[in-house]
Amino acid sequence: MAKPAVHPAASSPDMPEAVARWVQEVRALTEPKAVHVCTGSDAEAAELTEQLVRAGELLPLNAERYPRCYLYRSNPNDVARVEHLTFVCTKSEADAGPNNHWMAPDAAHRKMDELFRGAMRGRTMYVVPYCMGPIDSPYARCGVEITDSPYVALSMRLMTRMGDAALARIGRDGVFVRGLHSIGELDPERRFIMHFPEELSIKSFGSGYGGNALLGKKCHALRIASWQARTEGWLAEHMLLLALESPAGETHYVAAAFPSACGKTNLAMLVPPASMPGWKVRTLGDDIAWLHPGPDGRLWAINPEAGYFGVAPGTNAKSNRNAYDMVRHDTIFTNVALTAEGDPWWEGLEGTPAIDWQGRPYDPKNGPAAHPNSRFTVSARNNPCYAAESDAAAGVPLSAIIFGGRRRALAPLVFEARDWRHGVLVGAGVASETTAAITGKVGVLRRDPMAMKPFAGYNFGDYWQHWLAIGERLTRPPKLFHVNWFRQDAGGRFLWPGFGENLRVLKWMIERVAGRAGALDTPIGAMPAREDLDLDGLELPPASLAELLAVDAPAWRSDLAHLAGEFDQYGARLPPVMRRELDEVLKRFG
Ligand code: GTP
Ligand code: SPV
Ligand code: MN
Repeated sequence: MAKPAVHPAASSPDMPEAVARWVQEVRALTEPKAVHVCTGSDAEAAELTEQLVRAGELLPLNAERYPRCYLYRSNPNDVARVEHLTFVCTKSEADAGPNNHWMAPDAAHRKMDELFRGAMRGRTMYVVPYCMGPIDSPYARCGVEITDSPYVALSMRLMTRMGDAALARIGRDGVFVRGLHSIGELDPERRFIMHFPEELSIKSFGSGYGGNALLGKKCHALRIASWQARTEGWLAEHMLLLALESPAGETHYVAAAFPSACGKTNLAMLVPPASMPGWKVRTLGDDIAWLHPGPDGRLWAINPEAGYFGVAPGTNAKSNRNAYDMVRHDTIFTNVALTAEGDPWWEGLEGTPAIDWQGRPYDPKNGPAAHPNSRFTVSARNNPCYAAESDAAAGVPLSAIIFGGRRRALAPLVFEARDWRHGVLVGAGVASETTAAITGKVGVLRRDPMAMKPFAGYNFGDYWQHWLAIGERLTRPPKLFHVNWFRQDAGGRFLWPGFGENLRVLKWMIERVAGRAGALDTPIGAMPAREDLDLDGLELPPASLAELLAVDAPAWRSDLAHLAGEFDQYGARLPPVMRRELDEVLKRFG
């Protein structure tokens, strides 16, 4: 093997010994032509961008209207997460649980090392140190991703605190998550995302798509971190994090877990309707939250990320003005369409597409112009409603946690769990119609407990037990709620206008927290009566509201029976409390 050229930093005395050793091991295995240790500097980002533009991998967009914005087209066979190729490789299969695909660690390492052997020949290997969470936060955790994709390195710079500061922190911590990634040949037959929680390591091969390739995100901050969190006494969750300020100046922090492409980014960036003056929403995070019981008995949250990898379709000046403005500069778009002027375009925007997401002249016969899972990658600093608290080392104390899913039927607009334990059952009962964020069929209803079905790095039975144990440690727990913005009428139209109008539901929640709002007691939990919701300025047919707030007893009984069946798979790992809470709801139905 020819000795590769090494970027000066690779031999810098600042590189922690453990990182240097691992880099050498990976280099010997993958045989890159060069090694580049990322510093995170502006000059480095400019260099990577220029290189990608020269190679035709990034396409500069209309520079006047979209300054420093680029289009990236991933391989058409590689446009979403691949759950069927994602594995949790614990020593014991039962620890991964029926909720994960499992492979024995030895077999998985052998398989992956075979794929990685010589995989970076002729390519540069990027060493990407990153920190998940504020760099000085005791709750933050670091990792190093080694990748042969400059697009991944550039995206990691937008999505995490990447570069020198992270490397310095790794030196202090002495611990880091090892994530090895190669785009390989983008052959779906040679594509695997493997997690080794007991070793704090990840091996991902054959995909360049976000959740499969940006290893700080789902692989580290959810699958590995959820495992770490269980051993250390905290929670790693698929949740947005927002600050809600009332006209009286009272601020509440709220986290919400919705499955992929079910409204987290939009709720986190909510623009209040004109009829609710004085209300403000600021964003702390749009996808992941790490939750820690604090010394004051409250639950404290940080967002481990520093950017958004958000769904493009549906984003427009009306649905989400903040997001629309946010992606007007310094943004990488993935798999969107183009207008004749070189603007990015997707369904839900005005104007007409000229070129589709695959680079072909747009023809409606080929389906949507933008891929339904097309995305934008952007620094959180671009967000017009960025919350300064995002950088607070201790995080923010939660008043409420919301669970929700995309369900055309059954689940009402909102209900409140009676207490933490009941709330854990409500979270475990989340179900949602599948979306384009995962490879496979769209619109199929499935259970997605706590919106973590694809992301919990261990057995859901143990996970629910851990949620219950966290609750025991909270003397001032957040209130737990469930919402559904996606109820449909017989004609398939949404019953609730959603987006900014969701503030009406948030308002009821924080007034519940403050003990000011009324509610009706129902078997599934507390629900607002019509007059408990602020509906001023909203034109909603009374019949729609009645349907949104109805509890259909027979349908709920059958849903709970289905949930009980799901619980059966967890056998002795299912906490008995879960079964008792479920029986309690059934009893209330009489
Ligand atoms: P991930 O990034 O995949 O985790 O998704 P997310 O949960 O952040 O979803 P996002 O906010 O990006 O929304 C996904 C899709 O749902 C977009 O097309 C939105 O326009 C649409 N959406 C979001 N909020 C609402 C809502 O309140 N009502 C309706 N009808 N659609 C919504
Ligand atoms: C999701 O699918 O939940 C996402 C996008 O947030 S990805 O990072 O690709 O997983
Ligand atoms: Mn997500």
